[in-house]
Amino acid sequence: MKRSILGLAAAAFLSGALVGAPAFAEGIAGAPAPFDKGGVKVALVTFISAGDFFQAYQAGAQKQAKDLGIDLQIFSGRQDAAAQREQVEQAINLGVKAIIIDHGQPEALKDVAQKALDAGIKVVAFDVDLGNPAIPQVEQSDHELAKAALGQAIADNGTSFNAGYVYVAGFAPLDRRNEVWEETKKANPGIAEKARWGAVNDTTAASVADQTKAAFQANPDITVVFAPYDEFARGVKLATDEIGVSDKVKIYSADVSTADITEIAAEGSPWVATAATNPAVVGAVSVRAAAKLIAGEDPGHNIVVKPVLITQKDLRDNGIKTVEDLNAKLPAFGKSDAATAPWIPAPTQ
Ligand code: SR1
Repeated sequence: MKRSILGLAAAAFLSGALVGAPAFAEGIAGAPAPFDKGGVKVALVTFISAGDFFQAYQAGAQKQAKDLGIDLQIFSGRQDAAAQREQVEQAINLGVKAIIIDHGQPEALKDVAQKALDAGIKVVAFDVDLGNPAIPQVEQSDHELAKAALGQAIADNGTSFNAGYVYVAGFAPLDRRNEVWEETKKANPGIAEKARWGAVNDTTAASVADQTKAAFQANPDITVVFAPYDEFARGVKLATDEIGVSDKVKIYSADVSTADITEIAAEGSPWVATAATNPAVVGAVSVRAAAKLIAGEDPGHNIVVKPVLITQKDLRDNGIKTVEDLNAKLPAFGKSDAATAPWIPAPTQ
């Protein structure tokens, strides 16, 4: 069944080409080939597709693609490494000009990514290290992001506290954030990691909420939780609200969405800070990097979108309620200069 649905998606993509796909047929005057003619096919192959971050990332990619006359086919992952690998192979067979690989397990992807390159297809990786000098890496400066969130945790709580830590190994951004967590504990021996938990699945927040309840039952003295993925933070908050300890705990996270802003700014919320990029901007940057490669330009190998620190106090004091409000208040959050070119239109908001 899964195969036949994917087959239908591929057929729809091809038939779009046959009937002319008018939305993508226009070229950009003065742009290098093939963007001067339009209708450039690119695939975005995801590993995780659920959750605010990934939906906003895809929406940003789709907007930038439209502005570039790119026909972007999104393959939705369900944390299934074999399916993602198969989708990369499907994209190769569709004759796309570039493939953007969003998260995933390097060992399942390295050879199919090389197969794409061998077929003359450009490849860009977001948050998955394919260890290939021909594949640019897009990331959010995860070290900086974790340093900002943990710096705020120390500013608020001092250098001695009992911590809970939410982590799942094997995801490049979480592994990079983990390096900073380990360094921070080493530099501050008063920070005691009392418990560690985590899950990444179709219902990450709910799974993390269940784990958090168990962790707090065993360790009622935890006062700070470092949860560097917004689905983790949402799960921790769900649990602390439910077991009635939100007034004794502070949560520090990564990522932001309009729903997260509501949770953070809510009266009595334990979620007090997050360090984040605008995921729609990261999606746009990934598409621009692919476009530059297709046009024969070098987008750079490490393409970094810088995060900003967002505190509960900032949100409340400035009446920020949505990601659009953040874009307006923090220009560094709402756009990025990464992988730009004079012929690439700025993404429409
Ligand atoms: C499971 S990895 C989740 C992270 O990927 C992106 O880098 C987001 O920032 C999110 O925190």
